[in-house]
Amino acid sequence: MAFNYDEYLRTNKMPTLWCWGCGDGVILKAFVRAIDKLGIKKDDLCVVSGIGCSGRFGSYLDANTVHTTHGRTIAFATGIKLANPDKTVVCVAGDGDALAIGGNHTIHGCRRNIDLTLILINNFIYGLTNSQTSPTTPQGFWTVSQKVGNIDPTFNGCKLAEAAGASFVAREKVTEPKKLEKVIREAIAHKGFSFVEALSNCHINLGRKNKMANAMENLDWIDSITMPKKKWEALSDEEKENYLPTGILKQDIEAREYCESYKMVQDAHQGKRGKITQDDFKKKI
Ligand SMILES: Cc1ncc(C[n+]2csc(CCOP(=O)(O)OP(=O)(O)O)c2C)c(N)n1
Repeated sequence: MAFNYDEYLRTNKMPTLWCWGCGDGVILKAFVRAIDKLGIKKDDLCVVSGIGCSGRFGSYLDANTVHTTHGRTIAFATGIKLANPDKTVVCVAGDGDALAIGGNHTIHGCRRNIDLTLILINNFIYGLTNSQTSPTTPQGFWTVSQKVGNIDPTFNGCKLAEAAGASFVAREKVTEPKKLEKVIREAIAHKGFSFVEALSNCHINLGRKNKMANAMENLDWIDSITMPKKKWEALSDEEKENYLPTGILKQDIEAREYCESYKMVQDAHQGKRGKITQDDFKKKI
């Protein structure tokens, strides 16, 4: 029997505002299947989205959703998670949202290793506002803010997340919807900050202006710049620079999760324990 997506969607908000063929819909469906497989009840799920096309994600989901300000998903989600540590809290943000205006929050969410999942929808451009350069726009690409070609070096979100301390880091693409569903599922199941970069097409505001006339050509380009992690690892260092590896890139199940540390603060305030000392961080809770 076909999967019933409607159970998880606000069908009265359909059709979506996303352009025809936008990868955001593929990611939304993969996310819904992941939630269903994990058996997470809608009441136990909170999705915090930012501003941009990706920000609409929460609008279409029938769960607890917060459509917050540009770049601030992690700040809002951190508060929600600390107050509701038993709930599943997921952030959805664009590459501009999570790596430009909200880059600082992304770094510190990773550093704290708080049990949130960030789905970073990387379409390599500011989609909603019509084609400004984002931190992931490839050099040499046309953007409306760099019409003679982007000169800015490109950010690698997964490397950033790994270096900043996220305990789960993965990358997948909309041309592999089943693999995308799987990494989202594993990211949500992981206890700690999980960072999933979902590569997506924006054939309207990126592709068309960069010799990718339609969604398929934009998707082919994404396939041409990606490679499964195992295959990528066999490349020379020089060749590696030409591709983005996909799959789970890091998973540390030993890393201390922030809500668990925060419990020490609550206990100290309630007189259930003494003050927190350096020794508290030398052993696992
Ligand atoms: C504080 C603030 N600055 C700028 C904007 C304008 N703005 C809205 S969406 C957006 C870019 C969105 O790009 P991205 O985060 O990559 O998401 P996409 O639309 O591609 O999904 C910008 C700059 C805003 N809404 N708020």
